Amino acid sequence: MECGIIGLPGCGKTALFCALTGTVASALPGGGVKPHIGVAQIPDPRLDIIAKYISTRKIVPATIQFVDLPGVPADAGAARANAFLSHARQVEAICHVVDCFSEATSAATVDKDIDSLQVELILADLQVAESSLHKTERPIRAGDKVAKARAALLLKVLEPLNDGRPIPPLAQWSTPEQKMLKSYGMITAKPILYVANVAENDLDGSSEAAKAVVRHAQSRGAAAVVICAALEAELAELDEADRAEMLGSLGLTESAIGPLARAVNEVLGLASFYTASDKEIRAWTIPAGATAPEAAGVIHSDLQRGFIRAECFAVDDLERHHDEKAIRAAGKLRSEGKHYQVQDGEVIHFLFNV
Ligand SMILES: Nc1nc2c(ncn2[C@@H]2O[C@H](COP(=O)(O)OP(=O)(O)OP(=O)(O)O)[C@@H](O)[C@H]2O)c(=O)[nH]1
Ligand SMILES: [Mg+2]
Repeated sequence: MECGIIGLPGCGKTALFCALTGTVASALPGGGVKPHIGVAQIPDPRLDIIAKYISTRKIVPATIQFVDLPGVPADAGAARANAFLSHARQVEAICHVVDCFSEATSAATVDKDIDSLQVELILADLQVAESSLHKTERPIRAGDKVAKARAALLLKVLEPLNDGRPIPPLAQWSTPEQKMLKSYGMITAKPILYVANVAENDLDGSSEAAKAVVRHAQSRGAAAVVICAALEAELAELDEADRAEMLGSLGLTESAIGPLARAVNEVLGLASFYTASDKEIRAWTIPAGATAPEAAGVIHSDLQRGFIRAECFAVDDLERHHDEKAIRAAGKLRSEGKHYQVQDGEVIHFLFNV
């Protein structure tokens, strides 16, 4: 799973990337055209709850890969714009960062900033759709059914694009359509999360600019989070004790990275389950609705191949009953078979035989 960070030049993409991945900004080559790629650990309060009741040697959080895509200045050449677009086509989800921290930002500048980037992406999708449609003509004349299905989809996609609107989100298309949209790398169909990058004195996002970002997201049926990327990047460089102290002095209990990472997971349609033993407690990421054998396969293909059953309980039940024996006694330890759909927030022990 890869999430691309996009936004106008100087909106704070690299600051956000550093905050997410714990990279020190000065270690990155700045202003370049090459994307930065890094892995963010998803802070997860459920891991702490599990560790409270099951003693272990190691805690392993789930991760998301982020790509910091360099902004394209208005006067940049076509080569740079194309390089940006080809990267944006490859990611699975998009974080669109909007500058709400500069002195001059207002609801009006936010609308203009979001629109200007969105127009670029719509034009890019429009171009792909038109040229791809053109390429289906000859095979359709030869009776190619796949080409016909592709053309039908492309015509549907061209409707909003020609109107200057993004493609409806992937979730609204049929499974074969989703596959085709992904294969074309349609950017505006990708799940999107808006990030209002606010100033240090607007951490709760009460400025007009931040509110405008949230409004825009809602109008597209998308999610938005408020974050001060520069502050989070500073926090990410501190050790745990110093971080807690700095958060405290700001009147905060948690870094905004946790909520942001969890929002990305949700936008991607992902859920988490956990494995817990005295060796390690670990968070795993699965598509929401995955079956027990599919979840087992995320850990190891052998577990999926030789799946017998899954013993599961909810993290909430662990918090209520404190140990597995009490959970079992309360009838909350379930034994599930191969058709079981794993629920978000379960601790699972897989029984298998290969
Ligand atoms: N005050 C404040 N400054 C910020 C914040 N986020 C970024 N900045 C500053 O804005 C400038 C640009 O930030 P970057 O993270 O480099 O922006 P970028 O989007 O990566 O820029 P390009 O890669 O050139 O497109 C830097 O000087 C940051 O310190 C923020 O939340 N608050
Ligand atoms: Mg940058």
